[in-house]
Amino acid sequence: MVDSGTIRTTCPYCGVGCGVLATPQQNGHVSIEGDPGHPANYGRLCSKGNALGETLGLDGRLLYPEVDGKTVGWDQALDHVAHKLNTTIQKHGPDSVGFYLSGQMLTEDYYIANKLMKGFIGSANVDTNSRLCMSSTVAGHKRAFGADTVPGNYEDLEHADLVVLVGSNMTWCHPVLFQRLMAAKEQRPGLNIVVIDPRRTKTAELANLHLPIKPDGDVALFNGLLQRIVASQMVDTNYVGDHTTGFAAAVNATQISQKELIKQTGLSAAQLDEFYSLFVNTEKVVTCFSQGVNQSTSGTDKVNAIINCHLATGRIGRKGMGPFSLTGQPNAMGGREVGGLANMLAAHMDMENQEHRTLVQEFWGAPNLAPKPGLKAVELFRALKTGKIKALWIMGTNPMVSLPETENVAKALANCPTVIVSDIMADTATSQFATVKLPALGWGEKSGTVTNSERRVSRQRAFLPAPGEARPDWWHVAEVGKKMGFVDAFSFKSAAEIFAEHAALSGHKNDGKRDFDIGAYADVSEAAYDALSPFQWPQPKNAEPSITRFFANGSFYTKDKRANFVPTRLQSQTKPGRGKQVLNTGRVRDHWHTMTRTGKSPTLSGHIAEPYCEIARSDASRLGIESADLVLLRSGRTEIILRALISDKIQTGHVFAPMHWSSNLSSLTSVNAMVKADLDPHSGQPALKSGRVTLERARMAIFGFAVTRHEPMDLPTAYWAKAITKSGWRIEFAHNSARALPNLVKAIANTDVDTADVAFHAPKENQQRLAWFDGAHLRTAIYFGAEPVAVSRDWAVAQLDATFDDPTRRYRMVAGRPGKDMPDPGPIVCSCFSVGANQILEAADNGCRSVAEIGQKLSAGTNCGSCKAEIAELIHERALLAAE
Ligand SMILES: Nc1nc2c(c(=O)[nH]1)N[C@H]1C(S)=C(S)[C@@H](COP(=O)(O)OP(=O)(O)OC[C@H]3O[C@@H](n4cnc5c(=O)[nH]c(N)nc54)[C@H](O)[C@@H]3O)O[C@H]1N2
Ligand SMILES: Nc1nc2c(c(=O)[nH]1)N[C@H]1C(S)=C(S)[C@@H](COP(=O)(O)OP(=O)(O)OC[C@H]3O[C@@H](n4cnc5c(=O)[nH]c(N)nc54)[C@H](O)[C@@H]3O)O[C@H]1N2
Ligand code: SF4
Ligand SMILES: [Mo]
Repeated sequence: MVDSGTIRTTCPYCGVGCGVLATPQQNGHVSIEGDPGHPANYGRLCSKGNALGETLGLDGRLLYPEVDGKTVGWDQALDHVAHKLNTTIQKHGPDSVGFYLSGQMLTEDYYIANKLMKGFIGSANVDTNSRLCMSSTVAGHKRAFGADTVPGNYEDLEHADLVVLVGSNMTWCHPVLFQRLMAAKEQRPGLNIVVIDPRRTKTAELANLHLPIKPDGDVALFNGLLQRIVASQMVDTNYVGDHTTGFAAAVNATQISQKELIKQTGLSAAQLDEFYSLFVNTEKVVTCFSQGVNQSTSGTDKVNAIINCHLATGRIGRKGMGPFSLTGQPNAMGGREVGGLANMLAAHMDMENQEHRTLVQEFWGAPNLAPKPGLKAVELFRALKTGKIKALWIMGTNPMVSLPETENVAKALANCPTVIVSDIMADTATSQFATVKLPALGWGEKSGTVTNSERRVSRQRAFLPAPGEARPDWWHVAEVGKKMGFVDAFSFKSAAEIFAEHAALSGHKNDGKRDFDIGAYADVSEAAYDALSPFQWPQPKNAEPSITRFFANGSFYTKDKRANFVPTRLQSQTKPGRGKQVLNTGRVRDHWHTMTRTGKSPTLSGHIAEPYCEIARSDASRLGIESADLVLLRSGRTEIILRALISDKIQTGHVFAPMHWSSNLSSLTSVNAMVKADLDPHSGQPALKSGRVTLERARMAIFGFAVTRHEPMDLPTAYWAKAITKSGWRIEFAHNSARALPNLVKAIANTDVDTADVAFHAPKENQQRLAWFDGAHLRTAIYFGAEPVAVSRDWAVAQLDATFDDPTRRYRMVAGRPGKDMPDPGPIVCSCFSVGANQILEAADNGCRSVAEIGQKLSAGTNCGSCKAEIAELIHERALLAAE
């Protein structure tokens, strides 16, 4: 039982799909806890889940519909959209319009958008950001299994004796599942974890074996493994004989010499042997994979190379065994279920299968079923640029930041006469191009279902009132559908009605022929939908829920019911080119994608407060780049500036930069300006992890840091990045001329340099430190100089909450560091308890030798546990120092 007033819902971030208990408080805050009854997380949450309450404020929200920059009523906005779509279709045909959707939409939103486009408008130009995320997995699953089926469960990771993580930084990206894995490992230390990743990530730190593979060496690695399985006579001949086809051909096609293997993977013979022996000699193996696999020109082949090894050993669909795709977004799986991608129909049915087409057409009463697959994300934007697509509806995604070749995305959007954006935020990098903005309900306000990585469907429930005129995404689509003339097909009154139709379609004429079947919910009532407990599919009508895994006994969804071995050939890996570095991109622990939500949370913004570029020590010294310098990354004519983070965890010749930052919180930092849209030939997924850049130290005349109570807008400097803090903002900046200073001070402090209450000036070093106070409280402090300024950032941020009743204390502000009475916590490591690195190091100096001991002393790492790897690293570094 949960308290009355507490609502059971599901976290809106990653594909782990944790259950959340949300309790709105009298003071308007919402308290958030993990749901102990949810089978994905059993009460755990990670740092992002824990901080959900901080992201619910209405600041920056889009609350009213807008057409051509003017606020209008819903009727007018919907009429406008329906009219634009209809006239565009009349003039230029159905393929002149497109929808670009998101794995963060609820299943009901997704179902109805797909229905409108594919069934009624008559085009399949409906694609989604899942194209950037999971489409190689979808293509790989379909090639091998005949359907996009995830065979296993989370539990399998706990039952396995070997978990292989390929291209997955699970500690940061699927934290709660990683915690389940680590808890299992604590109980059974024999459980081995292998991480395959070019970088030594936090996940790699906690693994038994890390293979720092060459970018895109994965196909070679798993082809080599298949050879080894054969050579060691570990092929499950019964399984292969009874349930698969193409084994011999695949084995033949995947031949690779040891020399080539070493060259392609960049790994030593000993490293290869260690991994291969582990895999071959351990029966219970789960191989998890994520974006290091999918986001590549060989993404689909990587998926199949992995699946081949599991099929060959018959290690699939049994407890503790199987290939396991870690889905990224909260409802990427739901999107796949409704057929959200341009080459899928609905309910896991195929565009090109006549039987499926007839079935869907009849079920929908569709006048105009799309005759052929539509354009995939990158192609869709190319068609926008060439003018083939004349109206685009973007919902729940921010392509100006997340698609590659940002410059072309901008040109494409600017070239499109009608750009409709449904979003929760008023100003995103994408919505600046919108001709129509439609306000959507956000997490906590909207209601529907999501499916997580293990096929578990859970409810997101509303616990907040709808703000302003915001309406659910499904309602936006249904109303437009009706106004376009499709009244009967889109007259839904609730999310429950849509879910019931979706469930009915999945069960319609299914009889076990298709994997996705939730026919049991075809007649779900409003009350039953409200009370729906998390369930795993399949759940056919009139059948006991029994199957929780697929394929242990074959029964694949191919014509002959056998799985296909797919010959995966090596692609020639292109060298970066003279003077160029490989640009690897990905995620940080506490931010979510383009930061429109996590950027609102002071707690989450404290972990990594600035965009950065990780550079190998060798490259940094070759290029004369020092720690805290700014670096210029260049690709063609485009440049971005990022903070240098010099590290031993990245290979020479590579750099890594997070994907999160964009124009809302920083200057020229969007990494996708550097990434070319090279696509996987099977899935159309872009290779987002292999940009090519040149690198040099950015020469700046001034560097600075500031804390201030009010959000500064329009900073007049070449480089800036701002992050919200508990009581204000922190800003990093730099510029190529000191002449910008007066304007900069005005932009940050809202006043002139000479009005500062305390000031320190060292003309020789070109250093100035200024502070302004309102009574006993700090209003603004600005530090700048000719070099990156050595100010204790987290201490300065904390001073916005300090009381300066003694005037002498005010001078500490310009000193830029704390006195002995005000210890400096250092950069935040544990977001839940705000514990900084300096506190952890001090505790390590005072005898704490393990993560558990630090936890006992400081509580750090004892709540969500997302920071355990970082704590372990700090203790480790301290121990090494002590030993020197
Ligand atoms: N904190 C946080 N968590 C998230 C998200 C978020 O924004 N923030 N987003 C969610 C979403 S939508 C997704 S898709 C997932 C992504 O989850 P992950 O895929 O785990 O995360 P990434 O950081 O994108 O990439 C994973 C790793 O792939 C490695 N890699 C790069 N190239 C190669 C290669 O050629 N081979 C191999 N083997 N590895 C390579 C990178 O070094 C990186 O460490 O995270 C989800 N969870
Ligand atoms: N270089 C590089 N690029 C990448 C990646 C990478 O690893 N490297 N990863 C790729 C991957 S895997 C992914 S999944 C994408 C993610 O990229 P995006 O999908 O572009 O990122 P988000 O910030 O999640 O965008 C969600 C948008 O929807 C809005 N929103 C939030 N809730 C709602 C709602 O309920 N309704 C509506 N209508 N809108 C809402 C948010 O304000 C935001 O504008 O990025 C991809 N791009
Ligand atoms: S692991 Fe974290 S981000 Fe992912 S669903 Fe759970 S709480 Fe949310
Ligand atoms: Mo994703």
